[in-house]
Amino acid sequence: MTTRRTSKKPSKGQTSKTVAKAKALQNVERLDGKLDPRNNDAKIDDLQKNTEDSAGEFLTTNQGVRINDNQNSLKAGERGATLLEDFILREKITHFDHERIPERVVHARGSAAHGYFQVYESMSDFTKAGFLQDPSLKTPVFVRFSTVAGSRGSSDLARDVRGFAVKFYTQQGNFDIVGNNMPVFFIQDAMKFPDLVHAVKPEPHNEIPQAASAHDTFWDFISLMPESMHMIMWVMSDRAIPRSLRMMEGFGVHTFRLINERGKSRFVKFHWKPLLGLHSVVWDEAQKISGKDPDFHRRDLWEAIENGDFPEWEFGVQIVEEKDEHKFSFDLLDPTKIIPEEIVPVRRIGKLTLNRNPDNFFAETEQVAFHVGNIVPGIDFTNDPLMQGRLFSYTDTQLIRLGGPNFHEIPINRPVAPVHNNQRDGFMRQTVNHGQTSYEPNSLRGGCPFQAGVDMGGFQSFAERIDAQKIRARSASFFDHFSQATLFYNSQSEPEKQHIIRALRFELGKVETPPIRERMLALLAQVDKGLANSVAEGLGAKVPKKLDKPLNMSFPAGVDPRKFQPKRLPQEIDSSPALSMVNNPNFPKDSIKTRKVAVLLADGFDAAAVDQMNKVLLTAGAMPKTVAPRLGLVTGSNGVQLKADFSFLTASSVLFDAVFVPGGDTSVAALVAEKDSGEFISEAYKHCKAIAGSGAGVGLLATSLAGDFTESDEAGTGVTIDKGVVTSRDGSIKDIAKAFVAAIALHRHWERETGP
Ligand code: HDE
Repeated sequence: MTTRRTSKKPSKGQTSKTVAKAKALQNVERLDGKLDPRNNDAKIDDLQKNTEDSAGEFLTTNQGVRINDNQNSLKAGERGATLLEDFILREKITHFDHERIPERVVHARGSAAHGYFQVYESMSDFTKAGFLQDPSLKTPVFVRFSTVAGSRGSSDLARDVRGFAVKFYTQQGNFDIVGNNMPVFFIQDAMKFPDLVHAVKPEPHNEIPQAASAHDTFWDFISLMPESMHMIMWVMSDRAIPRSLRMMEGFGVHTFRLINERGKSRFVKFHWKPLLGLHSVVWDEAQKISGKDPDFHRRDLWEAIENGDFPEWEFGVQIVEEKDEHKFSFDLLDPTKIIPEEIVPVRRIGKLTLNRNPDNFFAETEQVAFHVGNIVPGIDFTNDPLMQGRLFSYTDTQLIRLGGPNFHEIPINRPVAPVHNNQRDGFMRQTVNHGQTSYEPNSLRGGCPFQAGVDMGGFQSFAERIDAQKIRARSASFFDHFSQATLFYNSQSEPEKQHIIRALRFELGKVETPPIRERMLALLAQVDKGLANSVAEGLGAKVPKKLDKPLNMSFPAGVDPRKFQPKRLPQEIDSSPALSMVNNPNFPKDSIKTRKVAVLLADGFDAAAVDQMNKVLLTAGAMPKTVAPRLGLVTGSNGVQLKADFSFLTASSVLFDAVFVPGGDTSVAALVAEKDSGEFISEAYKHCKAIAGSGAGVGLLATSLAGDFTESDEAGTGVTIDKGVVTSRDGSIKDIAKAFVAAIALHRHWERETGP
C-alpha cells in the first residue's frame, strides 16, 4: 500500500512564511495537468495539500502566532477577572463553540475508507465512461457506509438499511453511486420521503427510540403504505444486521442508463458483490453488540484496513436493452422492484478495493458530500420518480450541512479532474480565481473557460423522447406491491424465514396501538398467509379478515381509492436463490478470512494444541485472539507465555465468530471457576457459531452446553462434529482444526435454532 501521510515539513532555509505562501498558492485555481489523474494516488496527492501534521512544530494561533502559555487566560492580576483583550483565549473558545455542524438528516452514522476501482475489460460497447474503458487504470474512490435512522453517535448494529455510497474520482469528473445494501426502497415517489423519514426517526414528542424502527409511528406509516412491503421483507431479514460492512452487498437501487460513444442507451442496475461473502449476525447478538461495542462495524472496517486485509467488492451490472423496457412483470422505473438475477444475470465487470483509512474523520468521512446527480459522460438517469427527487435533494442538503455553495472545494469533495467555471464567491470560497472575467461568453479572456464539444468530453444528456401531459400521478405499472415481497420471502431458507417472523414479532411487539398491528398483519397476509399467521401467533393476535380502510391509504383527495389498490401480476419466477444469504449461489462458503476466533485459556493451557490451532487458523486467514480470566501473561503447559488479548470483562462472545477451548487440566479448572466462561460458550452456541474443544476443554463445553451437543466418541481418538461443535478428547489437534475451519466457513449452524 502506498500511503503518504506525512505533511511536507519546511526544508532547511525555508521559513514558515515561504511554506505558508506556497500552501496558499496551491489554492489558486488548479490548471490542467497539475495532477496526474492516471495515478491511483491522484486523490491522495490532492488531499496532501491540505493535510497538517504538528509533529515537531510550535503551537500557534490560527494567525500563525506562536503561543507561549496555553494553560492560563489573561487576567487582571492572578486572581483577577479575565480580560476581553485575550485574543488567544477568544480564538480558542470561539472555534470550539463552532466545532459542530448539523449531522446528516438521514445516514448520520457512517464510516468510510479510501481505495481504488479497476475495470476487468473495456466496457466501451456499453458506455463511454472513461473509468470503465482501460483495465490498467486505477480510479481513486472514497466509500462511506452508514445506517439510516440513527444519529451520529448511535450504534452500528441497529436493524436498518445500510448506505453504500461510492465516490469515483474519475478523470472526467466525480461519479457517485449513492446506494444501499438492499436493492429496493420503501417508497416509489420522492414526495413520500420526508413522511417516511419522519415516521422512522425518534418520535417527535419524546425523541424515543434512537436508531430503531420498532415503534408506533414507523409501523403506522408502513401499515398504510403497501408499496413498502417488498422493502419491509428485506429490512426484517438478516440483511439488516450485517456481520461486517465488508460482508454485505451494495446496490444502486434505481435503474440508470449506460450510454456508449454512438449515443446508444441501455438500462442498467448497479451491484456490489463482496468477495468475503454475505454474512449477518442474529438479532439477539446485534442488540448485545450495541451495548458491548456500538462501534463494532466501524472498528471492524478500520482494523481490517490497518491489518492489510483490504475489503473488496466486484462491481456488477445488469444490462437491459431499450427495446426490452416493457417486457417485465414490473416497471424498470419502480424503485420497489428488483430485476431478479435469474432473469437478467449480473455481469461482474470490475473490482473495488478499500486500502486506506481516512486521516481525519471530520475532514473526510463527515464532510464528504455524495450526490446521486454526480454523473459523468457515459452514464445517465432514468425517470424513476424517487431518483428524480434525489437529484434535487443532495445539493440542497449540503448547502445547510456544509454551510454554503462551496462544499465542492472541501478537499474530500473536489474532483481530480480540473475545475474551471465562472461560479464565484460565497461563504468560505477557497479558490483564488485569476482574471477580470467571470462570465461567458466573453472576449476579454478569449472566451475562456470554453464549452467542450461532445467529442471533447462535454456532457450531453441522453435525448430521451418525452411527450406527455403535466400530471401528478403514478403509473398503473407501479401497483403490484406484493409479488416481489412474496418472491423474496419464498426465496429464503427456512431459518431465514424464521428470522423474518421473529423480527416482525419483535418490531410489531413494540407497537403500542393495536389497530396498527392489525393493519400490518393484513398486509403481511397479502405477502404470505403462513408468515402473517406466525407473526400473529407471536403477538397473541389474529390476522383480520376484513379491514375498515382500503389496504392502500396513499392516494389523492377526492379520487376513487380502488384505483390505487395493489394488484398482483403473473411473475417470471417463484423463487430466486440470489435473494437468500444461506442458499446464495454467488458466495461460496469456503473462506474464514478475517474471522475472529476466541481462544479461551488460563495458566496451564495445552500449549501445543493452542500453537497448532493458531497456525491453522492464521494460515486460513482467521484471527485467533486469547481470552483469559485476567489480562497480562498466561503460562502454558510447557512454560511458554502468551499475552491475553482480552479478559472476560473486556471481551464477549458476540464480538467473535467462533470459540476454541483447548485442553490443559489447570487451565480448564480455572475457566470453570470463571463463571463468565460458561456464558461465553453458551451464548456462542445460542448464536449458532462454530465451537471447538480439545482434551479437557471438551469437558468445559459439555458443562456449559449441558447436553446441547453429542460427544459420541468420548473415549476414541476421532473428531466428533455435531451442529457445528467440533470435539475430541484424545484426537489429533490437526484433525480438530481442519473440522473447525470447515465449521467456521459455514458461518452459522442454524440447525441449532428451534423455530420462533
Ligand atoms: Fe438518500 N439522502 N434520499 N437515498 N442517501 C441522503 O444526503 C434522499 C435514497 C443514500 O454517506 C442525504 O448528504 C431523498 C435512496 C445514502 O453521505 C439526503 C430520497 C437511496 C446516503 C438524502 C432518498 C439513498 C443518503 C442526507 C428519496 C439508495 C448517505 C445527507 C427521494 C439508493 C450518503 C446527504 C453519505 C443521504 C435524500 C432516497 C441512499 C437528505 C430525498 C433510494 C447512501 O440528501
